[in-house]
Amino acid sequence: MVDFSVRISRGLSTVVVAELLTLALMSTWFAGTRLAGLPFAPFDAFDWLSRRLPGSVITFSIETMVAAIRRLGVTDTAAAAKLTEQILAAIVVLAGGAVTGLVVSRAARRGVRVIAVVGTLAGTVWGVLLAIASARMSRSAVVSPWLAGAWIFASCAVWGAVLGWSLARMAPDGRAGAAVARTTPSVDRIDRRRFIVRVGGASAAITVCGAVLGALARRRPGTPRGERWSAHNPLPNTGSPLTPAPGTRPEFTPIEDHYRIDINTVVPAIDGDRWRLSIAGLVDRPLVLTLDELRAREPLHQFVTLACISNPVGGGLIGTTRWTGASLQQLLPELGLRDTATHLKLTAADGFFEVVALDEIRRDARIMLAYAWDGVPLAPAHGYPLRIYLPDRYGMKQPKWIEKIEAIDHWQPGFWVVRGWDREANMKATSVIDTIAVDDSFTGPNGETLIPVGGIAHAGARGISRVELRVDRGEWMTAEIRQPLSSLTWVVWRFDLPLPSGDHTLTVRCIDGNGQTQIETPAPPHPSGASGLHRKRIRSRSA
Ligand SMILES: Nc1nc2c(c(=O)[nH]1)N[C@H]1C(S)=C(S)[C@@H](COP(=O)(O)O)O[C@H]1N2
Ligand SMILES: [Mo]
Repeated sequence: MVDFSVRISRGLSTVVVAELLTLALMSTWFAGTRLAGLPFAPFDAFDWLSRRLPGSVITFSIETMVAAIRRLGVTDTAAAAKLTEQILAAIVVLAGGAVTGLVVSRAARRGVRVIAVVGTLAGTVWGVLLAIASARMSRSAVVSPWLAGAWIFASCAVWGAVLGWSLARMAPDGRAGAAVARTTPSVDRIDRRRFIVRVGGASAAITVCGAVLGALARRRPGTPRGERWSAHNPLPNTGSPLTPAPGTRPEFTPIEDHYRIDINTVVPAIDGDRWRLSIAGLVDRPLVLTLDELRAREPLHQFVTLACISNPVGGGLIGTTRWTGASLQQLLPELGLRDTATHLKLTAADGFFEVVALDEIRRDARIMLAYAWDGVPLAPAHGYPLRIYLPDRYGMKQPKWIEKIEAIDHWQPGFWVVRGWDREANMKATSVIDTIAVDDSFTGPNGETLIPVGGIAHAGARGISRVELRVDRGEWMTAEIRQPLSSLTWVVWRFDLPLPSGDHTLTVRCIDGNGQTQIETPAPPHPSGASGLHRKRIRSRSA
């Protein structure tokens, strides 16, 4: 009985000490990242791990996460998803610390000195693994890979040594100690408690210092500087007579509000001055281009709506801005492409990749290598210095942070295609009710009360020819459409609705530029993008 309780409390105290020390380690890493650009190992390890998990596991995790975030009512899905990943990464590291502590404490049977040695050993093993993972990802650090590796290795080794020493200190000393512990467990427990408090105090002090230092240093890959195009220029459709219903999302998404989705817990830090785009493979004239050389080419400006294939119906993973880049079609003749070349493979700094058919590029002059959004260089999170734009495709086909383009002689599945997502990833038509502006209702020409209802509709590069709204199971009624920013963007629609009192459900649907009605059958995002109709309930006040 007594022995049992001692063992439980020893297991618990082992975990407590291991977690306190692991928190101190993570806090030290955090400060190192913010102060000196050293790598933050938990995020690198998490990203390394997630690249290696099977596509089905990843897809399931992402969908569960997005669904949970939406159920919690969080509006910025993309930001919440990133935060969730970061918290998960920290939890994984804390779990690793606890397990290591328990494993190390088992060495207690073989004596105190052994614990200290095993602890140090465990720390160095973790150090090697994390240093390798971090080097493979090599993106959270801005220092040299050798310094980054040495930092992770050394910090893990110190952590392991302190853990081993602490657990040794807490263990009853050898056989004699075990005998004492068995006869007088309370003495053992009191001593251990005092020691835990001391270790805990020291770890907590380190944790707090690291967190405070890191927070003060706050090195953020912020939004790009420079004058926004939209600050000085009217949007191309300012003349459109339709005013959006109050509460409709902005037609032109401010770049800091644009959703962000990618496979990185930490934004790849790329030095634009040293960055080069290499174009090689089946070409007679391989090219190496600087950012300035790309900017010097004839620029293409296009208003674009980008959406993620993981965007649920009515979700926030969609945005519209003005993209600037160089036409890829115009670049082709300079390469001396061999006859055997059929595709271009684009590889990004984070290991992400996709393949584009040369036929598609030859057909579509709108495909571009983009370096600016809203007149300023791409934000680091959105692909600085270079990303591709492919009309009509979901974001998963469009690498950010491009470093290398290779001409190849066959099609290859890209990063998400390998992991079970659609090969083509053509954007599906979608329409959304953003607002039922009950508070802005007004009196119509016949004295009836009208409620402005509005939102967006988008069908890739096919455009939108009509948007329709219905009340409950009633007739479809045609909404008014605002002239879009371009043929590649969403349209804003509006319907001023005379509504009888009581509870009702509004449903919207759209018809694309080819006359195709959007798919009404509900489907989840995986594997080809969500479909189904967006609805909103309204409880109107009786007159
Ligand atoms: N290098 C790289 N490019 C990438 C991704 C990525 O993980 N790595 N994610 C893609 C996906 S799934 C989407 S939806 C878009 C999102 O672009 P945004 O974050 O600028 O909105 O980037 C695409 N390009
Ligand atoms: Mo995506």
